[in-house]
Amino acid sequence: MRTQVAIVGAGPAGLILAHLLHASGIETVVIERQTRAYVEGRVRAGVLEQGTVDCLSRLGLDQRLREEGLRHSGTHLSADGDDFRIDLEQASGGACVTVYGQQEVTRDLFEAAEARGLTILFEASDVGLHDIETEKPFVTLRTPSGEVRVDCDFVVGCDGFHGISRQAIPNHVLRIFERVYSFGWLGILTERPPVSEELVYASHERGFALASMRSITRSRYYIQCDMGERLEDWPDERIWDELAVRLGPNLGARLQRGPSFEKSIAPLRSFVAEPMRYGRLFLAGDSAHIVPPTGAKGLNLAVSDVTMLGEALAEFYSERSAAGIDAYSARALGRVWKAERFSWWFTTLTHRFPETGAFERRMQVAELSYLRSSSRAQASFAENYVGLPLG
Ligand code: RFL
Ligand code: PHB
Repeated sequence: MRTQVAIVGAGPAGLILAHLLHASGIETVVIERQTRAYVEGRVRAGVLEQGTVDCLSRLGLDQRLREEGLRHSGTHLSADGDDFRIDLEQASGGACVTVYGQQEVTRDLFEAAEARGLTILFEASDVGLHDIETEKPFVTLRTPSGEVRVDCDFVVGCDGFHGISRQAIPNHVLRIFERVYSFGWLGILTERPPVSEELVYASHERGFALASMRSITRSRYYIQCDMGERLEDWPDERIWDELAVRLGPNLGARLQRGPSFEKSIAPLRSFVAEPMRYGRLFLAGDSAHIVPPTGAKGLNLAVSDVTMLGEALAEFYSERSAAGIDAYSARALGRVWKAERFSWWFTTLTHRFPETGAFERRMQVAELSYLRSSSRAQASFAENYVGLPLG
């Protein structure tokens, strides 16, 4: 088959790019390794920046988001059980965030893709990228109904951190910047109302905890754990007890405990691959960069990448100008590095690092105290948390 842009991966980056290009009259074929049910079932991010909401709204993909998304004008930080609120809306000059799960975003994207007749090839294996240095690249793959070759003008690698696209860039071209943390996040979902109306990021000497939510009846909690730990080490009661300690006496007493129906451990990593383009191949989203989830930036960065790439490809087809696609990598990386910095800083501020001692803990507590008392520090936090401009 032939298309204009072949997109590898039907996560948020790939699906939103397909919708963006469709809106500009550009044909795409999306190639996904998993089934639709598998992709829709993955529990991941929960917080959307205003820019992400605006992007979905411009694409006409925000009907359920407007009805069910929870608009949060503030967030809470807690230091050893003592919590304070940052008024994001006031400190950022008017912006808010929206709590709406990645699972819901993905469902909306798939439903609209079907209604708009976008082509998605599921259960693709042996995906191979060919001739990406030329103007006639193509992708080969195997689906349950046979082998397929997709000829195209461009290939976009939206296939996440473990995908194949990044590996198609020669080693002498690709530079990797990476920091792997020695701890992870143990996350649970439970059908109980959240402990607080807004999110609480808790820094405790026993480790980090986060109280989040998916709706007013469904909570999402995380606690920092060692990567060597197994899920069997964490029966629900142990998680609730640990959350109660780390969130502090006030919130701890209000925790509504219930059975968890999703429990998983995610590693934490900061990672950037440069450049985000090689020949006719572009990278977008997790295939090019990973942030620790502390700033809730992963999904939002995927959206800003594809917004920039969508503009560049639309310019290429409508004006026959390569200026946008030539500038894409540098433009996207400018924003990526700022989100990397914020996520790394917020992680460093709130987590217990086994290799550090009492002095570093006092530094964290002092910085949290500064954040609590300084409107300027809060403005900087809020500006980053609600999402920096595209640039
Ligand atoms: P995705 O969502 O990983 O989608 C990539 C898609 O590519 C497919 N794929 C392939 N398809 C064809 N051929 C291949 N060879 C392929 N290899 C892979 C995959 O099946 C998948 O469908 O990347 P994308 O679109 O860039 O979106 C990025 C976001 O999903 C990601 O940044 C966030 O979910 C990160 N993240 C979190 N972000 C937050 O902001 N808050 C969170 O709480 C949060 N939790 C998480 C997360 C990521 C996790 N991962 C990647 C394991 C928890 C986890 C467990
Ligand atoms: C979530 O609800 O999954 C969530 C919220 C905020 C974060 C990370 C994850 O920073």
